Amino acid sequence: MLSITSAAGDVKKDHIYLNEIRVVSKIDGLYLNEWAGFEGGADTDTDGIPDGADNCPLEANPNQSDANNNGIGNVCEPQQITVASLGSEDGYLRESGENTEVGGYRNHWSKNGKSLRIGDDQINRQYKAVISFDYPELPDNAIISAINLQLSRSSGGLVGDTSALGSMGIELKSGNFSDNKALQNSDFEASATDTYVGTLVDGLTATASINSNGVSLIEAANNAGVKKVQLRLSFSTDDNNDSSYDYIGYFSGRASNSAYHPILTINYLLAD
Ligand SMILES: [Ca+2]
Ligand SMILES: [Ca+2]
Ligand SMILES: [Ca+2]
Ligand SMILES: [Ca+2]
Repeated sequence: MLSITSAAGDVKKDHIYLNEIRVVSKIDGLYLNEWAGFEGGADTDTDGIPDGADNCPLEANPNQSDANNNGIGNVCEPQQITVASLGSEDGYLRESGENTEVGGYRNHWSKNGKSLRIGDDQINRQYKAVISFDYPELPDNAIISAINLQLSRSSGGLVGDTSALGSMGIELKSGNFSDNKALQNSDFEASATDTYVGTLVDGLTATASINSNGVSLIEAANNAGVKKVQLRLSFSTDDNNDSSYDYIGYFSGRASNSAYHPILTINYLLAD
């Protein structure tokens, strides 16, 4: 006969964790009655908490912090926030002349699907777009795991042929380009904190994954209380020299339909 009863059990959600079991066995007419402990057991992440009792068995979290008390430890419970861009600060810039490499015109009022232009115009001047985000307050113990950018365009947002212009790179400014949150002509050439934090992949929904440098900068800006990030998008080739418009247009944060606004998605975990 073998009977097992739970002792010092710990009920969490739909699991019962047995820390020890009582083994009663009959051998040669004698009952043996003993406690068989599972002291330790497997501890896959070596944080000192046995897997069966660990609220995050694959991530070391000796404190077992669980901010929302749902039985899942902070370090393995993904959190996400989305932030829409600021329409009053978004817009596009146009170079002052084909080879000047400085801005000569800005548009920060359009609401249509060409409010953010990336490419060139009919006299070979480059277009760049700037998107502005007020960074949300994250908990002090937030650890950002990924940040993604999403832009929307309409089918009419494709003008000419941008295939000879290379890829759409993203520059990041911690704070504001030209130290002014409003769009300035000089934002075209103003220095960036990092000149490459990702590449925008075009589509009706265009997306970019911000690289680890960009994530680190945004995290640092958050920790330092600089609650602002601006992104500048441009093709790697300034123009294709054919004296005709070739650009991709996206909606800015001024679009009447908020579903089209540029969005930053921030994925993070809370520290143990
Ligand atoms: Ca463990
Ligand atoms: Ca753990
Ligand atoms: Ca939790
Ligand atoms: Ca062109």
